[in-house]
Amino acid sequence: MAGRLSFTVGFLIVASVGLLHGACAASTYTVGDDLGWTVPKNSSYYEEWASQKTFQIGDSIVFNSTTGDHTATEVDTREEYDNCTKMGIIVKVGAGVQKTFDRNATLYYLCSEGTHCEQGQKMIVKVGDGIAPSFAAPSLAAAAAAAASALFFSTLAIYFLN
Ligand SMILES: [Cu+2]
Repeated sequence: MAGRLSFTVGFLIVASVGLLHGACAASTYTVGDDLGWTVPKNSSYYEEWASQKTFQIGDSIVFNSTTGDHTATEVDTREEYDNCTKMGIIVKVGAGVQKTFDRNATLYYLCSEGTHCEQGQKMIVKVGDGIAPSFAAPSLAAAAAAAASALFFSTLAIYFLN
């Protein structure tokens, strides 16, 4: 009985550490990799770069420009993005502007300098499923996490009581 108990508890600990590790493994991506954030030769360069990544909550992107003046401007809608509308939160990019994702969303970034956006310095970033949560969603997720946690500890307690 003791052997089986420690095996079960050990398995549960290994399983939960694995889950925690998966949930906390945040990645940081440099936009455009070695090219950085600049006017690309290929106008679809950044859209392709972003579409090949899988971004999750907790991940970060870093806009990094070593030459020229550039901004990391987040616009609100697809229409503004398509039209290179230069309104939004404008951040001048030097050696690293970081954005960390705190919720699922579809985000539109462009450079507001000159015609850089028209030349392809723009990208669409999908975090998670790309759909922003409603106000109810976070509390549901928290409730589910609390329930899972309660189940885990009550399972442990049952094993210890036996
Ligand atoms: Cu630019």
